[in-house]
Amino acid sequence: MAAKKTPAKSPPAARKPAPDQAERGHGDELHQHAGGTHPPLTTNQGVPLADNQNSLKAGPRGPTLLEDFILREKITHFDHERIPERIVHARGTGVHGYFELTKSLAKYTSAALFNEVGQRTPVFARFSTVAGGAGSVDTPRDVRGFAVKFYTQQGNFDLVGNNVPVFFIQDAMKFPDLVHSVKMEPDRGYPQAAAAHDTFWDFISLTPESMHTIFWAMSDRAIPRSLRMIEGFGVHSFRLLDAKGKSTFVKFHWRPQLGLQSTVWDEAVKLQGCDNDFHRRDMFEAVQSGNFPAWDLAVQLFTEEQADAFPFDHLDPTKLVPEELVPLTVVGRMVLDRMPDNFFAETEQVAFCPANIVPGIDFSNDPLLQGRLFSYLDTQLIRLGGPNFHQIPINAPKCPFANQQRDGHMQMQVPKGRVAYEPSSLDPTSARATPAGFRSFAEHLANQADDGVKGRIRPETFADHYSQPRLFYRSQTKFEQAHIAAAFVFELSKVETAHVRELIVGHLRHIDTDLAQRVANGLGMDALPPAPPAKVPAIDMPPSPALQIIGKMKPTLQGRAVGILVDDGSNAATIKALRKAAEDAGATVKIVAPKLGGAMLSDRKKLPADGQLAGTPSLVFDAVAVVLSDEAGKRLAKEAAAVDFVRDAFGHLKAIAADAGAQALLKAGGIGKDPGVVDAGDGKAFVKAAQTRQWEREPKLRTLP
Ligand code: HDE
Repeated sequence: MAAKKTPAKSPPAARKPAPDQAERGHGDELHQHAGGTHPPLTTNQGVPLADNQNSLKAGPRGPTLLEDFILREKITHFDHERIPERIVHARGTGVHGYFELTKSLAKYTSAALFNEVGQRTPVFARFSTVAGGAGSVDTPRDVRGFAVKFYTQQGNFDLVGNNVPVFFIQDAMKFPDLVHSVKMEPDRGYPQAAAAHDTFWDFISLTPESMHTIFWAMSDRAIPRSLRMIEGFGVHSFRLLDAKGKSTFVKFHWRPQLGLQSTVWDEAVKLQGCDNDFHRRDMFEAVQSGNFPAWDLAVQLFTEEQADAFPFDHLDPTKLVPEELVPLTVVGRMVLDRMPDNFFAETEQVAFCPANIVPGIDFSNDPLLQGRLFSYLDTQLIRLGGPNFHQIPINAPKCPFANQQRDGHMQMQVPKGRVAYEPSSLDPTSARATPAGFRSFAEHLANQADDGVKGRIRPETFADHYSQPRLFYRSQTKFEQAHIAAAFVFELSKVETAHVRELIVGHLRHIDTDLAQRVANGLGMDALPPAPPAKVPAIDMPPSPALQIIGKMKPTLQGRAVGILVDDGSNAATIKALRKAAEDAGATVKIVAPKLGGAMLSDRKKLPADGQLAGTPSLVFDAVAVVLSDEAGKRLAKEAAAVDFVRDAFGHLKAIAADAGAQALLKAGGIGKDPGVVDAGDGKAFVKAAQTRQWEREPKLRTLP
């Protein structure tokens, strides 16, 4: 057998030595900002990386190798970057700052943060919408969360409030139902961040206790102009305890130093399209530019005996204590002066909890608050992944903290020694309870007739659901009443089920028949639907102007924004004078032009624009000026974005300053004579008109129910 000829082994190809990592093609990436002192890029284990652009492959066009621990670590981390979003209040904006005490409450509380005038306590505040997901818009009609974490010397005190002083339900048992009803409907997955749908109003129509908060939600408080211009409320009654354990009830209020300010509904709707992040951006820009938002902290203090004489039960979170009954005392101010360095690490991971309380403060028996004391800790465990979330920097107390709790997921501390229990005698440095520690109010529970009875009981004193919405509605200005009526009509017009709409109007009859009629007319109902049975009929309480927005708006341009629309040929002197007048009055001024590069003004100098016309509608300003040459005015009169600019400003009741050249544009926008439309040459008149909204204009513009 002929021996098979084995093919002659070809001599090993003269293999090129593998190119050094640094010589391989890394891709086309550019680092534009060369220079600086860049620390070495490493893995999470601290291993320095030579290449952060290419995965490890078997040959340039070959498969990727499982061995690539650098790729795996990077992708695995990325895959886990999201944590479950908050079931409510998912979309929020956080800011650091401080609280400064201006009036001591030492007489009422041993809480250190309220004792020494001048003392500053670091805070982190988070403002949020309630219903929408983390990526939803900033300006839906919704209650706003107003949560403040005080890092006191005695531990963290969280005042987790809202921008309305009451809540939809009286008992924690109903919270999941309320939230399920307002969130997107589970079969269809919409609407996002909106209450205007059947399930929400169905729940509300069957839950008369929600009526009071519904009125707040239908008011313009639920469409704020800026998070810097909302009020905040602790909602529940809390207790202040002095060193001897004597208790005084307290309600907490935040009052914005810029005054309350809201948008009008059409503006809020259009803002959703124009700037998803309107409130977040507004806060960021204000804080970054040194215009730090500030709030007064005020308290209402009252005794048990006073509370017993109120014509409502203050433990019912659907009730407010009118300021006329118990006046507010300002005790300090909060200034927010630093944006988080990292949104996720701080704003997303901050874990508020109403149970975070300090010695000298205690809870009341409000059944909603009692339920919240359980819920928040529980939610953080799932959201942040384990029991050590208090060690995350944004959540950690800024005072020393120590106990015998150990281990668990993501333990960051390395406790020393053998003692992890109490009582113990082995470690002279182990943490022990102290007489200065937290003590609950020694409440006598047997002071009411039905105390001692165990049961799922709603107190009789919680039965009046209509007096306070009546108080709220009747305390409003006529403009605000019209907005509330319009909001009911809008929301209910989105409700497809007739009996739900009818039941809501039925409830309104208990509150104010005129309003019920207005809403019924607005919905095109032929007759007023019947009112459901009421356990307790509404009583009339003296009106409380403090519940208005308009009455509390400050005529000011402080913290507000003015936009000046210009184009080639615009009068340079007029623009300069207007800008100065607005800035002197505290406004931020932005130039808007058809092109971002700006406009060549009458003085042959180019004025760069801050915003391009199509992307910077008048929605984002509190007042606008239009300064145009005759030619530009005629040209822009045919430009939809320019016409919308003036038409929307007018429709949203804003002041407009216009020069002769702008008249053609105003005409195209259908804008006639109006007290809020002033000559661009008169900066003083503009500032005066711009300090408020032109409420009287509205009835001429749209049919309000
Ligand atoms: Fe909340 N609420 N809530 N809530 N709430 C949460 O906690 C809950 C209530 C409020 O910026 C959750 O961390 C129950 C009233 C704010 O991070 C959750 C009940 C008020 C924030 C929760 C209420 C609030 C939350 C969701 C009825 C005003 C955002 C994620 C018993 C006084 C805080 C989280 C932030 C957040 C439960 C009612 C305000 C699930 C069970 C009343 C401002 O724990």
